[in-house]
Amino acid sequence: MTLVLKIGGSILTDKNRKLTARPDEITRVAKEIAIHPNDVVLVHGAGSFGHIPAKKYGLPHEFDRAGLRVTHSSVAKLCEKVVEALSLAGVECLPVHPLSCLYLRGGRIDSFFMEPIKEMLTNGIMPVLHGDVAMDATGKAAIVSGDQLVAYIAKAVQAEVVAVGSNVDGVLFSGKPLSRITRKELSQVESAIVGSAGVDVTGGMRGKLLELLDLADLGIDSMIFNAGIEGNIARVLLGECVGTRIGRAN
Ligand code: IP8
Repeated sequence: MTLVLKIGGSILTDKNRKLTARPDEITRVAKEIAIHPNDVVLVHGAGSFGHIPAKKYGLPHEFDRAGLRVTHSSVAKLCEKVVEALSLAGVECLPVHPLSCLYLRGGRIDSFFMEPIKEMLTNGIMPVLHGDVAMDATGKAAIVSGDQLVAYIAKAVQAEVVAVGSNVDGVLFSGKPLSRITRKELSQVESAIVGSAGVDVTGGMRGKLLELLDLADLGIDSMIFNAGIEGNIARVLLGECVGTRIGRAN
């Protein structure tokens, strides 16, 4: 049974301040993951380490070589902090940088060399991926969000649990989290969906929902939950449904 967990950049960093990590939160998240680390693929958002440099260099709309280098090395630094916190919490893990193992076409993943990830899982190592810049067959380069990675990986490994943690209680409608949403309800709630706070170049809550609805179309349910509330990460890793369930319309 494989679990794909995403922890949003809004939890791990201050999204409004460049290169500002939240070390206490990174440690807390790592400790919660350490309660149930088996068969988990971890993806984390880029937060201020990715969205601020990406915006500064006009990514993904501009092709800027220095911007790609600066943005990648910045998100890789955040990944290093996450890997370090996980290993301190007793989790064996390795960073996997999307820039080096996948190729986009029009901003969407076209090919992804997944074998190392599968080999890590087989051998008790947690792969740790993150939103990143990536080369693109049609647009030279673009950004691959953690949410797109989650959907792609969940499909590739036929994940049993797919949980996307952000800093809100799920998909909020009139201020309250919906317990379940399918593509059928999307048009009714779409205009009321609040985007993520802070600088975000990959679509915030709306982008997240669209990725997960595509996944639901393939028969894989997921959830969007509040990873900022202590205990929630451990709960989702133990199979509990927390927040909003994203499912397939009947
Ligand atoms: O925070 C964005 O990933 P996300 C990646 O998962 C960059 O949307 C480089 C901005």
